[in-house]
Amino acid sequence: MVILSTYIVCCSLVMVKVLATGGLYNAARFKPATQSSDYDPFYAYLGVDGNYDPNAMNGHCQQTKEEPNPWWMVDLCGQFVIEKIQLTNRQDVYAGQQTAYRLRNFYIEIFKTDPRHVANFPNVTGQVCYQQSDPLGPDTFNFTCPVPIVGRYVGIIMRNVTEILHICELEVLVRSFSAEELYFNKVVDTKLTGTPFDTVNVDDQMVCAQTCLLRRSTDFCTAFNWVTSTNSCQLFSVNPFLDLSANLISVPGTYFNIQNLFIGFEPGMKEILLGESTTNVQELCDAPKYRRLEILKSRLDSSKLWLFNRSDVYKERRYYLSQQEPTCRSEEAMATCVLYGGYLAEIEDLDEFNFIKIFVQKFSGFRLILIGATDNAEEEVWRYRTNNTLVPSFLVESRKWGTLANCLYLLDHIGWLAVDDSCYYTYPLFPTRYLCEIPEDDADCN
Ligand SMILES: *[C@@H]1O[C@H](CO)[C@@H](O)[C@H](O)[C@H]1NC(C)=O
Ligand SMILES: *[C@@H]1O[C@H](CO)[C@@H](O)[C@H](O)[C@H]1NC(C)=O
Ligand SMILES: *[C@@H]1O[C@H](CO)[C@@H](O)[C@H](O)[C@H]1NC(C)=O
Ligand SMILES: *[C@@H]1O[C@H](CO)[C@@H](O)[C@H](O)[C@H]1NC(C)=O
Ligand SMILES: *[C@@H]1O[C@H](CO)[C@@H](O)[C@H](O)[C@H]1NC(C)=O
Ligand SMILES: [Ca+2]
Repeated sequence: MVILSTYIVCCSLVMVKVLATGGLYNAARFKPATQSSDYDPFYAYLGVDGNYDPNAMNGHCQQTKEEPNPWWMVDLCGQFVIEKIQLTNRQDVYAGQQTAYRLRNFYIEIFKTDPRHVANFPNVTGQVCYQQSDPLGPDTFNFTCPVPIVGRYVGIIMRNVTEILHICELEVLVRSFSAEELYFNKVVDTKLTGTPFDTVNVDDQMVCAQTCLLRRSTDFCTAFNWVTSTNSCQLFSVNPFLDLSANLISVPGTYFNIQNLFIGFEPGMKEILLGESTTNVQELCDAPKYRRLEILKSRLDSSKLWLFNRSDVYKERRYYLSQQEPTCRSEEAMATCVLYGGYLAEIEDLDEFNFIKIFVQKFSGFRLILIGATDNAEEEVWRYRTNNTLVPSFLVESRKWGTLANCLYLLDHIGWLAVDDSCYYTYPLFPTRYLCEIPEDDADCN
């Protein structure tokens, strides 16, 4: 395997281009899989979990419900030159019968694009690598495609049969010149616990990433811990689609990197990935999306600088003072703040008020600043717009403009304390700005 290039896409993402060379290797292990239905808990990913145990009762075989034309499919997350399929059938006995014989009238098919987007799926035929009508026995089989086939989605489907489909492991054996773009997702000050399959000392984190990639087709390296203080690179073979959060601990100076198809370990991720066979799990593999995301993010960042003047960081957030009048509706000001990931400023205490006061006093040309509170529910009872919590009383100078004035503004000549005013109009004598409060991204650029 040759590393073509390695570069950091953004702070938390490392991208590597790989050109595989050399012999056949299994490109299916740990890739996202899906099936026509789930026979809970024999989820689709068990067909590529790297465990070949042919006794389904041990929990390493996938299984669909009994249904017409059952299928299972793996997304290799890239176009590969596929030469062979190794299939490990079930080898246990149920009600006196080898369950293996259920697998019959089956097709192993390869697609370049996701066949589930085709209207008459699953009645669509890809390029057939192998087909067999007779029941397949209890064993591990190698099927060589008649010619090498280029594709990304590899499926097995039983046609004209109402049956349960189950396999214990499927290897997709691919040849050189399969170019892939891979990403590592980096988690700062975090370590994966457990025993690495190897630990090596290298110069930096990038070399560690490359080392992991070079050992991907042999050791199925998918993740590593980079320990800055000792330059040690701890290599792991784990399924990146499983929720590893229980095995992550906080360790300053250690970076956990996982070859990754989604960002972060969101709560509930495990259930989505394992529990729902027909969601578009494999779309997570579309690496170029992350580039599009990065582009979008940088667009937002620069657009923000055209609209606002930005404060320093205060308690993991910044304040953004609009350079223009808010449009006549305060909702539009709020919507603009929300677009950039925040909300109209919500002043919680004196410290925050003082910080904001010092910030806004660096600018001039306005007298009122719209912030994020309203008394529209109960006159003179000011609550934050995002969560209805009461605004601290020190902030508001009472001014009873009644139901025509349900928005809160900081006003210059009373030391930027807050007064009520209309949510819909601005006045030439009182040039107005609005103030967003936006949490800082947790992106870390180390
Ligand atoms: C697929 O083919 C089967 C049998 O020929 C038919 O009953 C079914 O309606 C077809 N499904 C779709 C989505 O075309
Ligand atoms: C299938 O082929 C691969 C690669 O040529 C080989 O490593 C493997 O042992 C074969 N499996 C079986 C069951 O013969
Ligand atoms: C399925 O059955 C239909 C109708 O009996 C037949 O036309 C078709 O060739 C069969 N398909 C397969 C793949 O056996
Ligand atoms: C506010 O932002 C504008 C536009 O980016 C910039 O020209 C101006 O200098 C900024 N003002 C201050 C005081 O930083
Ligand atoms: C409501 O928002 C304020 C200001 O953003 C915050 O201080 C407070 O903790 C929030 N209250 C609740 C219940 O979320
Ligand atoms: Ca398995």
